[in-house]
Amino acid sequence: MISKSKGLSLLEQMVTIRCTEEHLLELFSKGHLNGTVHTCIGQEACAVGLISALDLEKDIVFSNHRGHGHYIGYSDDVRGLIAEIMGRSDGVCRGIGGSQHVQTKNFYTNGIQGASAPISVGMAFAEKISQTGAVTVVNLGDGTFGEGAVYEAMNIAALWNIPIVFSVEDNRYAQTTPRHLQHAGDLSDRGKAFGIQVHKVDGMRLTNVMQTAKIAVDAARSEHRPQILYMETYRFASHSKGDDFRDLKEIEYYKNQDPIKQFSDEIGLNENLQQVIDQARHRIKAIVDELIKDAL
Ligand SMILES: Cc1ncc(C[n+]2csc(CCOP(=O)(O)OP(=O)(O)O)c2C)c(N)n1
Ligand SMILES: [Mg+2]
Repeated sequence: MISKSKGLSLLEQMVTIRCTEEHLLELFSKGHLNGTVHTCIGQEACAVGLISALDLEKDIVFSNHRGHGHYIGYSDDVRGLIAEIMGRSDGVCRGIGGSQHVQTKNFYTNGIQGASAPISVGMAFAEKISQTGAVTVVNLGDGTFGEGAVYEAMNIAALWNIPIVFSVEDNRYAQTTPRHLQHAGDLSDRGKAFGIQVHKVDGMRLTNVMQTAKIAVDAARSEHRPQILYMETYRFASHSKGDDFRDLKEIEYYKNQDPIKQFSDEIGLNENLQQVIDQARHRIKAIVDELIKDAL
């Protein structure tokens, strides 16, 4: 059972991610950003639920092109992220990395689909032989799950008993290509051939993701075995900046499963939701206003 204060903190994290990304889309449309943006609006429960299962003192997170939610969940550094994507020298990577190449402490990202999988397995192997007890998590999309490097990484991780979680956010599309046009069979089954346990969960429900992510992370840590966390989710916004050919009825169907709304309903925080949203908007608007004023 989640306490009210814990529930509020989790809700704040999801709302902060959403508000930050809504601002990023607006900043992009006004030409204030450097490079591209991919938002995880609709997928916030995956980011917050996964991060909640980690020991942030030592565990490693390797995110991907859709990584703002993972980064904010890991660091709460909204200002550093926005400044980074504006290309400012006070961004988290001095404005050089941009949206897709953000690094702080044990948090990394890489915009090249699948490239992060072998790198993460190597990092997890280094932690294993150094006996730190750290778990490494690598975030992959459903489309990226079709990259050959991912299977080489899963093979070695299973063969060498490496404590890594392959965390898949299956949002049903890779850019504009629906899953069924690029993958044969059931994607969530693919780990089985390597003897990797798959933990499948409804990625629109934060409490479910938290529980399942914890089981997967704990198993990787205690059994020194790779795991797959497979979250079924949906992005509400376009792939990146307007490239969207999805059926409007389908988008509506998933918007009715909004993870923020579902979570506040589930743990009785409906009355607090608007206040949480207003506070997050106020906080992020102040950051954006200050950055834009300074930049202009
Ligand atoms: C090797 C490589 N090929 C192509 C791209 C361009 N690209 C960026 S995101 C993306 C789709 C990824 O789909 P998925 O893995 O499902 O993640 P999602 O965008 O849905 O979160 C593609 C093809 C890339 N970044 N790297
Ligand atoms: Mg996808």
